This record gives sequence, structure tokens and C-alpha cells, in this order.
Amino acid sequence: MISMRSARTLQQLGVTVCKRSLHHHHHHHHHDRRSVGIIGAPFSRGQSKAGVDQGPNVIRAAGLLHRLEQQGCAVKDYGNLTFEELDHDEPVGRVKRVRAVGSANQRLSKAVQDVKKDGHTAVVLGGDHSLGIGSIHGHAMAVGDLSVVWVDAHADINTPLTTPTGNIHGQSMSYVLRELQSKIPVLPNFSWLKPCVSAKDLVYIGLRDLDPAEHYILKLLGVKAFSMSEVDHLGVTRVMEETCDYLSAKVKKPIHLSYDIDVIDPSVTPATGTPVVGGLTYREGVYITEHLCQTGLLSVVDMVEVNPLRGQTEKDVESTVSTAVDVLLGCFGRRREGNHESDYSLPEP
Ligand SMILES: [Mn+2]
Repeated sequence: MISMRSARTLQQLGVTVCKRSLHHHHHHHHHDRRSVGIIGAPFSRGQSKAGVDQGPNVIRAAGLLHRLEQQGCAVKDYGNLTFEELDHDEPVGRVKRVRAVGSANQRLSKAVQDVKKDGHTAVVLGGDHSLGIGSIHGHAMAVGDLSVVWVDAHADINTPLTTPTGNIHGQSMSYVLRELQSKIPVLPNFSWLKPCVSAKDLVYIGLRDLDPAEHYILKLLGVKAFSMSEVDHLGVTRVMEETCDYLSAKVKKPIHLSYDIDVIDPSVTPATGTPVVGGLTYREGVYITEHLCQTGLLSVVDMVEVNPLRGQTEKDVESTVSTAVDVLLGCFGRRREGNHESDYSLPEP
């Protein structure tokens, strides 16, 4: 059993220790060597702007895998999924490209289930945020009940009947929430999908651009949401403490983190499809993942809406992609104070 005191010393040294396990006296539960399974999902049909399908490759090219390995993770890259092009995908009501989004998410759900069966924490590199549907579904199929932390400028909870744009990347949460099942019409290529998340197991962080129907839904279902006003009022530290207290009040469920890069301020991450002013700082964006990592419960992480074609300059793209990488590294034990392997020893002269 590691005492709190030695745990603190280890943490001062930058050794990864699972705080929650220590609090609850479950020894042998800290994961010095996390295993990470990467799924590339170059999918863009949940919205209308070109380029977001390049996300997986630009994030890999920025050195994600190597840097995860450097910080002690065992990494397996499952490669990029391929998605079929559909000739006939006319809108259903207002909803655009339903069939393409339905079949892509079915494929992603299967891939996430496979990665979870192999025992990894899964990382889904998007692609647009419609991928949240298949990622969450696959996660729930693999592990059962889970908590969802949706970090985003937008709530992405319009239903097919309330969507002002018809883009499914603004509707993902409504498809997987049990409480909204009766509000979702039958859609082609979605018969595989069963709602799998309860509203009480969902927390939003960073909201600042909601449609009226979305705001209504959050109030109707009593969804826990920390908008940018709450981040300003409480500070990110308390937001994260309250998030984890809320989600683990009864049972500790695996956490699904769905991270939309547009939650961070566009001055830092401009290369994204729907930027909104007034977002998280780089530091707040990374802190969220450092805190969630410490719970030891992160089970699937989505990183979505990185779009290299939306940057005005090379520097815009570089800043967006490197921030996405840092956010992901924070999920897997990177500490800004520095890290070293637990068996590190100084060379003797
Ligand atoms: Mn989103």
C-alpha cells in the first residue's frame, strides 16, 4: 500500500500516480504504463467544410505516437478507418448526409469496441463531432454504463427536428441520450444505434454558443453544464473538482471524454470549422485533461474538429494541432512540471 505521503513525494517527482485509487485505498491500481489504442476517423460528412478529414494525419504528423511512447505509454495505432462514398444521400427532413453519417458511425462503433476488447484506452482522432455518436455507442457496448464529459463550445444536442443547419455534428448527443429517444425520428442507416447514455451521466464544459432548443433541452433534462460563465466564475480547478464529484457521486463509471478543439479560444486553436470567441485558454484546456487523467477512469477520448484547411496561416494550423496533441498527452500522464520513468536513475561518473 502506498501511503499518502509517499504518493505525494512520487507526484512531486512527476511519477504518475492515480490519485483516486489512493484516496480509496485500492492499491496496485496506478497505471505506470498506460496502453493506448489510436483510431483515425477521417470523416467530414457531419458538417459541410472541407479539411476536417485531414485531422487524424496532421495530429499523427505532429508526433502524437512518439510523444505518448516517450512519456511511458504503450501505443498501438489501428490506422485510419475508411468510409464509403454514397451516391444517393438526400436530406431527410432538414438532416444532411444521414446515410453517410449513419454508416460511418456504425463502423467507428465497431472499431472502438475492438480497441476496448484489446484492453486499451481508446483515442479517436476525428474528423467532425458527429463521430461522437459511434464512439460513445461503441464504448458503451464494450463497458456498459459510462460517464460522458463533453468539452466543447457547442452542446451538439439539437435533435433532427430542431437543427437549424441540418449538420449532424451539431446533433450527436441527442442521438445517444436515453431521455431524448422519443424525440428522434427513424433515420436511414441508424437502425444499429441504441441510446446508451443517461442525462445524469453527462457533463458539459466550455459552452458558449447554444441554439434555443439546445438550451431548453439542457434545462429540461437537468444536464450538468459548466458554460464559460461558470469557468469564469468558479475557475477551472473547481469546475473539474465539481465535475468529478458529480460523476462519481454513486458509482465510478468509465469516463468518455469527447473533446472538441473549438472549446479553446480561437486565438490559440483557429484551425477549426466553427470557432467561437471567448473560449478556454491553452492552460485551462490542458488542465481539464490532467485532472481527468488523475481519476484513472479515462477509457475513451475523442479529439475532433481539427481542420488544417481552416487556418489562415501555417502558424494557425501549427498552433491548433500542437494544442490538440498537448491535450491528448495530458490525458495520458503528461505533467507540465515534467515527467520521468519510475525506474529512472542518475548516471554515475
Ligand atoms: Mn462539437
